[in-house]
Amino acid sequence: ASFLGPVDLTDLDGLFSDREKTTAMRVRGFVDEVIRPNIADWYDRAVFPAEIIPELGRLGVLGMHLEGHGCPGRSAVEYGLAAQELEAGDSGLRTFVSVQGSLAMTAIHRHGSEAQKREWLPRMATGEAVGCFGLTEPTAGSDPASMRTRARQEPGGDWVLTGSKRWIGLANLADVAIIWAQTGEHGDGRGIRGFVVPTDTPGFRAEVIDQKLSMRASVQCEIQLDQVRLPAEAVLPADSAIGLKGPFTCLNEARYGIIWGVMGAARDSFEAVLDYAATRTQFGTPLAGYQLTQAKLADMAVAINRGYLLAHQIGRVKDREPRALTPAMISTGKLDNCRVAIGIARDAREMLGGNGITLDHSPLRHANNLESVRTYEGTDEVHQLTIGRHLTGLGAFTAG
Ligand code: TGC
Repeated sequence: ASFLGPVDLTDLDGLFSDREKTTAMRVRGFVDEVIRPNIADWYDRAVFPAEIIPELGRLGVLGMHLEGHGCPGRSAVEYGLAAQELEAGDSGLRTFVSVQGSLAMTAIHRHGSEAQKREWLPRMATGEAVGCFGLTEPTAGSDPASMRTRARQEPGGDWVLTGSKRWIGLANLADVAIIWAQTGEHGDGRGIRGFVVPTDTPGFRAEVIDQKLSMRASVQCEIQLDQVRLPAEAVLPADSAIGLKGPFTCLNEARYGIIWGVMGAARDSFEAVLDYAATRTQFGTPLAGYQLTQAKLADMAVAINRGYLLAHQIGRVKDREPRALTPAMISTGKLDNCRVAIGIARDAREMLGGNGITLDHSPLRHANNLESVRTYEGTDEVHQLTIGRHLTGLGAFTAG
């Protein structure tokens, strides 16, 4: 039997090594034991269970794809498989792991000084320290180059940060924030730099965004930066972090994890409705015995197989030759797998009928979460236009 269960129509199982499958099953065991029994309650009460963070550290999924400084150093495919198991539990859980590992830890690992790496990475890998990643602002979402947060360097070398960030995952729990700010006079993307900001620095404040209808078992915040004074060495020093390519190299990692993650939510939705259809009888026959049900199940399974094949292909390229992994390739996976996953979760809810609208069943929770996943780390339109630019050589992001 396939480790991916009944949805595996194309020997997906055969694409993965024993080590990769063992990693996936270990993460699944954690999700089954710790997440599934509690997720409906957390979602209902809109809480992120911070007590599981050290357990995620012990599971080895924090900064999983990074090597050195206490990080597990696993392959991109293993990381992807872990992401899809976590998101089969809930997108909020995978989001925590992405923000911590793909965004905050990657920023320090790739662009940080040796001292910054030593200070933060080992503790972030165990979950002892939590990180967040502040790029998006109230008026700068798809267009981060238009950010208003400013970093001014004083003659003595200190930096002073002023501005605000919005939709920042786990900022209220974070010990450290990677804040991207404009240092240049021109106010365009070229002057953007990243700063490692301990969240107990005076002037840093994170407020939880309430009343969300999506990602309820996760926390997103608005950050206020009011004259946050930092030493000269708080800046991420690498040349690779000067300009927008600094945050974008981190977003590539998070987008990569999403390509896999959303397939977990789709698979879980499919399994929920496959079980339901076998036992729910209407007009004297189990739903599974009706042609219309089987047509829907078949379409869902075919789409999920395609999504895993796409994730697997991109993951193998990333492991074999990371430089061959182009933004257009990542956009292809993020765009299509998110679209496919949300469609499957919605179809699964529909097949559950009225019973599908409560937290007794996962599909509507997944569909609501996927509204966020489809939007963050680049909307459909951002990814369509990234692919469009790759195909035509013409950037079409602005109307002018
Ligand atoms: P553009 O001129 O295209 O690029 C500027 C510089 O960046 C480089 N670059 C990339 N580098 C690596 N990977 C990529 N994917 C890259 N894309 C661009 C590019 O080569 C250039 O480098 P250089 O050396 O020439 O300076 O910049 P643009 O302003 O035209 O960008 C267009 C666009 C729309 C593609 C880009 O702005 C974009 O991707 N927008 C979407 C932003 C997004 O995904 N935001 C989500 C942020 S997530 C967040 O803040 C919260 S984290 C989640 C949580 O906390 O829960």
